[in-house]
Amino acid sequence: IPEQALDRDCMTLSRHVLQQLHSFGAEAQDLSAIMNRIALAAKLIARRLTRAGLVAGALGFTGEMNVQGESVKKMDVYANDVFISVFKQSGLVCRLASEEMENLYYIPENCPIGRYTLLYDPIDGSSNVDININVGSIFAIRQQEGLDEDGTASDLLQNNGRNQIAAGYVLYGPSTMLVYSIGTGVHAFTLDPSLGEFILSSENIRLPDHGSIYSVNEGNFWQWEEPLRDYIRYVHRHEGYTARYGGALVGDIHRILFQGGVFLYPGTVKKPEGKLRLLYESAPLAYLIEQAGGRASTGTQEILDVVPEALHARSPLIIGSKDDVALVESFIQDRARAV
Ligand code: P6P
Repeated sequence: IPEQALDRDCMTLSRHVLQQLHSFGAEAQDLSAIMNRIALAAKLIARRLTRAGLVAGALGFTGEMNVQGESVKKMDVYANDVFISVFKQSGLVCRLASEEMENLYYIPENCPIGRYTLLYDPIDGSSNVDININVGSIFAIRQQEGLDEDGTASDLLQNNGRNQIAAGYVLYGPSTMLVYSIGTGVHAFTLDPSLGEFILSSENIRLPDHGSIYSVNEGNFWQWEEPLRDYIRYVHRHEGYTARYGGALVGDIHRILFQGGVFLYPGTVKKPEGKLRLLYESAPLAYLIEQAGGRASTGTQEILDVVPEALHARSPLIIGSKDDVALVESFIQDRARAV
C-alpha cells in the first residue's frame, strides 16, 4: 500500500481530536474521550440501521408519543439508549439532554466529576428510517456550570449557543460520516467498517460565500409570512438556483456544508418558532456552519445568540452560505430587493 494511503488510514478521529487540541490542555483528553464515545455510539447505530430491515422489531413505531408530540420510532428509542449506555461508562458526562426525553438524564456516578453535558438528537429524520433513506444524529457538548443540585439544568437556559465547546453530526448514508468541530474548523470522517474506525476524509471544510442550492419544504408555502414567499418567488424567477430537500435535517445540512447554498426551516403564521429544536438541532449545526465560514440565523437574530426559554425550545432556522442567508434575511427584515 502506498505510504500516503497508510498515513491516511492512521488519521483516526481520536488522533485528530488530540492534534487539534494541543492548545487545550487537560480539556483535550476529555474531549478526545467524549468524541470517541460518540464514535462508538455512531458505530452501534450504523450497525443497527444497516441491518434494520433484517432484524425483527427494529423498524416501525413503538406506539408511544414523545415530548415533541411525535410518534416514537423503535429506532429513536434504540439510538437514545445507545448514547446513554456509551456515556454511562465514560465517567465524563454528567447529564444528557435528548429530543427523546422530557427531562435531562443524570448519570450520578459521573456527577459532579463529569463536567460535561451532552445534548443530542439520537436519530434525526426518523420518518426516513423505514424507507432506507439517510438519517442522522446531532450532538453538542457543553460544560456544566454549577452543581445543578435542583436538577433543573438552569445553566442550559441561561446561556446561548456560544457556550458549546464541541458540536457535530453523524450522517448514516451510503457511508457513515462523522462531522465535528471543537472550535478549530470543521472536519469530516468516514467510517471504514473493515477497520471499525472513522478515518479523516475532509479537513477544514469551508462553505463558499454563495451556492445555488436552496433547501426548504415548499409544501409549507401558504403557511409562511409574505416576505418569505417573496424570497421563494425571487429564487424561482432568478437563474442559478436549484431546489434540493431530503426531509432529514442532517443530510440536507451535509449537502449545504459541502456544496454551499441555504437551508431553511422558517416559522409559519401558526407556529412562528418553526419545528426544529434549538439546543440539539439548530445550535449544534449553527456552531458547525459558522466554523466552516457560513452563518445561521432565525431570520432576525444569530442562532448562536439565542438563549432558550425551555429545554425543548424551537427556533426558525436559516443556515448556510453567508450571502444566501443574508439574502433571506433581507426579505424577512423587509429590506427586500425588487423581485
Ligand atoms: P418537514 C425530521 O422529522 C425533522 O425533524 C428534520 O430532520 C427535518 O429537517 C424536518 O423535520 C422535516 O420537516 O415538515 O419538512 O417534514
